[in-house]
Amino acid sequence: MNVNDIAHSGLKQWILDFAELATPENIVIADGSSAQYDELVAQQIAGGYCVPLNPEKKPGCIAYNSDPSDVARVENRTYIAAKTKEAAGPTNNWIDPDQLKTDMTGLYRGCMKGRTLYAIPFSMGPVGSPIAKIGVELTDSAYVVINMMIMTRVGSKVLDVLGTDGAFVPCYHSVGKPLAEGESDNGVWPCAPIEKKYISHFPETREIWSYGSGYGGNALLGKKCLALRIASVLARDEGWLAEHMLILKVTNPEGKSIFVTGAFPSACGKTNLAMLIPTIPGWKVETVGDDIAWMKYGADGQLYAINPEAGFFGVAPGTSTESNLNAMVSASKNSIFTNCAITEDKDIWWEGIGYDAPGTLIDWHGNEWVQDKGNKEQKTAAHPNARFTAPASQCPSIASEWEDPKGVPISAILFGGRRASTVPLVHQSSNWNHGVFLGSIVGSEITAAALDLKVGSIRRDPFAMLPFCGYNMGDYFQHWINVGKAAKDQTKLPKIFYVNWFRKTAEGKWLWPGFGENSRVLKWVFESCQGTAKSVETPIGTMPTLDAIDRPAGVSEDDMKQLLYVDVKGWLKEVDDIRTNHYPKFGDHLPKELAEFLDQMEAKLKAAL
Ligand code: GTP
Ligand code: SPV
Ligand code: MN
Repeated sequence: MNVNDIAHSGLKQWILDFAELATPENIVIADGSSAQYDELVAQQIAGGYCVPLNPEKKPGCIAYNSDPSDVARVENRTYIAAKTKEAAGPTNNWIDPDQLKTDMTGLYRGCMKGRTLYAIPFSMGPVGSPIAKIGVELTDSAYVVINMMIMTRVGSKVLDVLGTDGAFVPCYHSVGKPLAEGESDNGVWPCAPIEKKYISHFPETREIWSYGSGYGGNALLGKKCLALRIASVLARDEGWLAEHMLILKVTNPEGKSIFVTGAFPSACGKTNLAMLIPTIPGWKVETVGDDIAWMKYGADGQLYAINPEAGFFGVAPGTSTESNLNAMVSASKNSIFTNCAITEDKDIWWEGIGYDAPGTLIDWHGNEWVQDKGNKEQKTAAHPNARFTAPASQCPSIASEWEDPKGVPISAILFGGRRASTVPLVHQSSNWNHGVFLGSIVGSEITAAALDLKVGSIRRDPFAMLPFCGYNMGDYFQHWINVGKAAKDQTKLPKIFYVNWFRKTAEGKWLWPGFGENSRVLKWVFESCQGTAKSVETPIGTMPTLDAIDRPAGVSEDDMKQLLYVDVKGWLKEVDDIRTNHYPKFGDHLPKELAEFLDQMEAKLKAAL
């Protein structure tokens, strides 16, 4: 398909205008066909950008190593360029939009020299569904095209829905490395230095301008940029929710099912929970989505969620047949691996894959690497934020409802993070607004999913949306309160819980085995939704009684007491930190309800001292 074949004159002109600025060698329209996918993969292999994996062990799979500087999202180069700094709020980087557009237009001028401009029409959500949003990404990265083909719905069928004048979110992307006459990348991952990287969002005009990075959340613009940052603004204006959440279906032994969403910060267990294999007999968990949920009220007054994505961009390290069989099977064919290690027989390997590295590997830097010896620098073979890109349709636990355009009715919402102490295994909010309070105070140890942060230190990551909220986060809290108020029937609102799989002993060992054993907590959540759970009121919320959750092997009664105990002194420290460091950031954008819940919790904790 040629650019002149595009029936939508506005879209065609927009592509030609950007081509005039970026001066690519040629223009290719991503039609979404498997023939085009195969052709791009063949070109990438021929160019030395990626290697094909063993067709017996990993059919249809390829592996990339990125530039060592381009391995994760770059939060300090991510901008919400709203008209005012206040509209972007205290948690987002801000540059005046006119200034930013001037600067970035300068960067885009000639940026695709020697490269191909790919135009990718994509749909977030099933094509043609009334809740789907269409974007078009212009990029000079073939890696982006093939990843978008797995992660979203791409191509001619999207152009058909757009027709001659349909609305789309315009997304510019360039790796930021123009080629001189006759120059080639020589198979090296192209990107720009950190100070030239920009991941920019213009919320009022709903535009995305990305420059200088080829990696995941920086470059696959349908994902964090459109489906979260821009969609959160649309959701605010239209009365729905765009969230960093997994969606799962849980079925009890009697065959009754509920749907649950869960917001945990990056690399804190969404993919794993969404694909969990229960350890408790008779229970079943199925997957609807692993990273993003859009939630809207249905005509029946119930909140319904859809997964706008079509694939998984999952954390590789720690994923094994033991910890997450469904993810391993999802990524066993037709998948793309980024920054994993490669074995002599061209299979994939990473830390925590469940077996020792066989023979001499090629690590994610392209160097030889041997188990327990490492190499000169003793670094890990895979990058801690190495990822697999796999089609959701290949997931053995995918729920039959996963592409239902009306979504699935949500009974429970979980918030959580990585906390070695203080936060118990699970507690429940007393009502919707109290649940908003719990979401607003989520704290978590920082992971390798973002480049410029200190891994391991704790930061507040409200609703797991700190890096993804496209407007003032104080107003976002208010929006959550407003959505609750808008419920036609308050009893149909999802119940809200706060979970923590990451408690550690004084010796630094996991107190809770996690993964499949988290089904025990899902069972308690399920029972709480039915009104049959054994529970007790505490100063922080409703909690399971000590015998409400069956103990997994290896968890003693003492461990369970630790997991389900309200650490009053620890929580009072939390209150102090929220009051002095967290809430004041939001000034008068902080809903008064949240400050009141904080006061109430403090009073209850003091009374319990
Ligand atoms: P993003 O894709 O970055 O948004 O991450 P995610 O929330 O989907 O995280 P994911 O499920 O990929 O988990 C990231 C890491 O947490 C992996 O290394 C997992 O092994 C680990 N993890 C997940 N669930 C558990 C758990 O229940 N217990 C423990 N100890 N680790 C877990
Ligand atoms: C995250 O960091 O939350 C991810 C990976 O899901 S990325 O798409 O790179 O943002
Ligand atoms: Mn994520």
